[in-house]
Amino acid sequence: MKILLLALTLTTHAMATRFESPGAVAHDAQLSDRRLLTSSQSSATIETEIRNQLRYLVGQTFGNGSPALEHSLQIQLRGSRLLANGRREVRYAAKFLVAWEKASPPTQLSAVFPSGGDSSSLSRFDNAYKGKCGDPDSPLWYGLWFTQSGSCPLSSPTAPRYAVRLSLSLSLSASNSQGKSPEYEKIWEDGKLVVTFVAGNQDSRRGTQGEDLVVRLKQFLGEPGTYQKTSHGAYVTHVAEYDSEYGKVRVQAIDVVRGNLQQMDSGFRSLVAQYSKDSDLVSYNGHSGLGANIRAFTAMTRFTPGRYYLYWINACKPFAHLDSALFEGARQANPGAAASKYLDVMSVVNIGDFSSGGDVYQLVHGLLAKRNFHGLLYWLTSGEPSVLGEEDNAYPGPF
Ligand SMILES: [Ca+2]
Ligand SMILES: [Ca+2]
Repeated sequence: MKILLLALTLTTHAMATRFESPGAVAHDAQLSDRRLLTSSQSSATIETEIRNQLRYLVGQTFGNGSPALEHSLQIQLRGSRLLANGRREVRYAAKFLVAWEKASPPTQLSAVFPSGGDSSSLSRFDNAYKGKCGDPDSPLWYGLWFTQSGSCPLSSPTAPRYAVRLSLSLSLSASNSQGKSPEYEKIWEDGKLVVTFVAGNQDSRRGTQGEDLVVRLKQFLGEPGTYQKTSHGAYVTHVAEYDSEYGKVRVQAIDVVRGNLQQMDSGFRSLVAQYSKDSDLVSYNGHSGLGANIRAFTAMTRFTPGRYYLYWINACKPFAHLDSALFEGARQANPGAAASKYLDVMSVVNIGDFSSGGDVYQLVHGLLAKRNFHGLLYWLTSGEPSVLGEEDNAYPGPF
């Protein structure tokens, strides 16, 4: 058989960021010397297929941890050979970050995946096991958390049809860090704290979170000097400025009242772009939409060169869904600097409670008190809130 050697390829969009969480620990998950059957010769397509396959880990870690496949996956393609059936067997190694609750850190994960990552392999697997191994209302990759149940053929120790069982080795990641703070010197260099808050889905919350935030903040900041509420049909904006004893605070909140982020018009996208690029803290609360809502949100954000940003995403497993758009945005705004220099991203490892919006109120409190990340994250939500990118933070030293 013909041997085709592919050039050693490392994914370029993988982000090397560190991690801190009061309730979770980062692990490096490794797959060494694996094989993938594919019809493609494109390294980009092969990487996508490997990611598609590994994404089935999301459902199998449900409630305990999350793999960061969308932003930390690094793949080494080590060669391939053409098979008699015209397909290709690709050899690869993979590494990615898995955040896991501190109480039960694993050293190995045994999980079941479709035998390939192309659309026909995924369809065959889904058609064979949909309804038997997960919530019938969720995609199988997201809802595959019943593999330990006897009624699910995938619970068999040997891999059944169209499936492969892989053992991932997990080791404590060198990327864990602690004791860091947001870059408060940068946040306050303009004399004010600017907060953008997008409340994403009407059906995910009690009340209007943006409006509630403005009202709650009066309790310790006093009456806002200015406050404007504007209805735009599918969304309502609340912009308030407080001149308090703690400093100036500007809140730019958007309550989506119909649909979700992917369905918003260009006016909404422009508003998020404008609000986010002038902010210190940018937050999203709402459904993940199996990642689609998170990606829609991160794609709308914009960065000002030299400005430091703190992001907070509270949803179902946003750590698993977080793509590289924010990190890319920070890098493009600041050529030559690591993404983490001007950006720290906080998100929930497991399932956040985003129904009340009380987390953003707590964040404003914490930022005014200049709490460190442990102190900030501790008060936000259940589901193991975490931060990426804080390892290089200088505060209380100069930026
Ligand atoms: Ca500021
Ligand atoms: Ca940083």
